[in-house]
Amino acid sequence: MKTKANPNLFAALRAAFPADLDGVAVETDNGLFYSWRDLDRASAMIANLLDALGLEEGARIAVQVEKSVEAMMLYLATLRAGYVFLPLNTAYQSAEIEYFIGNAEPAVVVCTSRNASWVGPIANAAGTRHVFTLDDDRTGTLLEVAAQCRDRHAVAHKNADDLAAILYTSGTTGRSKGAMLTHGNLLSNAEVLKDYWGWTKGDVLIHALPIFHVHGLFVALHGALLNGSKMIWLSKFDPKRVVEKLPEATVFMGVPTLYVRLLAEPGLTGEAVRNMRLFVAGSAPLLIETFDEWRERTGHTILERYGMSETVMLASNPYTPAQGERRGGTVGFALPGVQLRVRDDSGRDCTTDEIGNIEVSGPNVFVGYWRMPEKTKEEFTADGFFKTGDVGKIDGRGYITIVGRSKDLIISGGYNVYPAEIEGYINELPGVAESAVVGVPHPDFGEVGVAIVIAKTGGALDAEAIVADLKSKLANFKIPKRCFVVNELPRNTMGKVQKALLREQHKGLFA
Ligand code: MCA
Ligand code: AMP
Repeated sequence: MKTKANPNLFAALRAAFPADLDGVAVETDNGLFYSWRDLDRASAMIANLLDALGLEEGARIAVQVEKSVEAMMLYLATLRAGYVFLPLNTAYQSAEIEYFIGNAEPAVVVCTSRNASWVGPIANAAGTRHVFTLDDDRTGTLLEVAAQCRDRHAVAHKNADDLAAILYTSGTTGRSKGAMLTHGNLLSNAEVLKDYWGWTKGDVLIHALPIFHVHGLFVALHGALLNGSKMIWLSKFDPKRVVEKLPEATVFMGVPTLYVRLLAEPGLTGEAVRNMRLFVAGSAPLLIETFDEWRERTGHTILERYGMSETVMLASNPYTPAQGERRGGTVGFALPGVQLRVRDDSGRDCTTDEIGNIEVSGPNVFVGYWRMPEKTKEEFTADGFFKTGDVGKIDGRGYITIVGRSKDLIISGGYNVYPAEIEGYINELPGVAESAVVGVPHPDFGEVGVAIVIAKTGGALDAEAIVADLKSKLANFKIPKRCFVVNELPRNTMGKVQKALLREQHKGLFA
């Protein structure tokens, strides 16, 4: 009798490793080469370390470390051993980390040795039993202990609906929610993309994105691994380095800011991209100017796609001309297996080109928010579609265009910034009566936050002091790029702050 394959995502990634395990799997920007055998052995050793801790089923492994191949191996090891990976942006500061750790109650926390002095106590206070360090120079207690572990490990059996990862996404109101993604969510999406984007033998990916969000951790990494493809691994995005490496690569993925910065490089020429097969953009709207300029400079048409932490990838422009042209300003078609519809506020299906709320269902859609059943229920329709909070339309040929968001969200350089969170911090400052944070266009980050603040009657406020205070509490990308103290905020007849008007007033700030 044929035994059923293990639905553990790692089992599928491992099965895709090339037969020659001594070939190069990863080349780093500091001149290191990792073979497929290295990935296999090191992920086995870290998986054995996790197993030896005697963790409970479904234990969360929270990780806030700099990008490194070892950090990627820790992710693979977590899957391999069957635990739940919880990646955290390296920019998060103590209040943010305290919330995530308190909410997720991870059994293991891995942080940098630089941050251990404050992350460790937060973890201990939340009941975390194991704190390890991991640095980007292949040091730290995690690797010291793993070095003592066996380099063979039988992949844990997991069902497709078992959790593989929790990704925190900020909320428009209240605190961040942990989107629970299963092995089935991640593997089905990776398999669809492998086929849809024509991953092929010999592909080489330039991996230049952070590995604590969907784009770098899932879309890029799973894409390369499931194809047994070599990665050119950049610990940080550096446009010069990317241009230098383009002739050795075939696939690149980036948020729009990465494309804007690459276009500023004189070395980006048709000659530099001669071996490239595919440029993918997403996480934020790609300006049509960037799309056009890229085509002119390189002869390549960027393929724009659309995703979310809760759903992984939802829609993509076509890869082959037979499927259609890649249209700038659109995110293409719903991916195979994804049902995507646009409905008005009353729940009626919109007609062709009519603007409404984007709702989705499919094997890629998450199973809910961690320990928030009520929130989860609110975000799904009665017939099981997830409400994305994005507003868009579908044309007669099926091309989807995102025209805006019903959620009050700023996407800055591919990172999400929720005005409600920033306003909450500003409003707590002494002397502040009220504030509004809005997103305005920015040539580099696409969009950035601007704060408009009102002082309590009779008081005075210093805009610079407000920004300095926020910097001491929040991740740097969330800090408003400008802050204004004004006498009043524009309101509608219901007394609600008119953010559209504020955006309009400040739209030229960074022109
Ligand atoms: C850095 N800064 C930013 C941002 N990044 N400000 C606003 N928005 C940003 N995204 C500011 C810092 O606060 C700092 O300001 C200064 O820039 C320099 O910081 P540094 O870290 O050196 O910046 P950088 O290395 O130039 O980073 C820019 C970046 C980075 C490379 C574009 O933001 C980035 O990697 N973005 C990609 C994010 C991503 O992977 N998103 C995918 C999410 P100061 O000096 O004043 O402190 S996944 C997703 O959305 C979905 C599911 C999807 O569809 O993919
Ligand atoms: P997050 O949940 O943090 O991963 O962010 C997901 C959000 O990013 C989506 O709901 C969209 O608003 C936005 N997004 C992702 N890809 C695109 C894209 N290609 N164009 C416009 N917005 C996008």
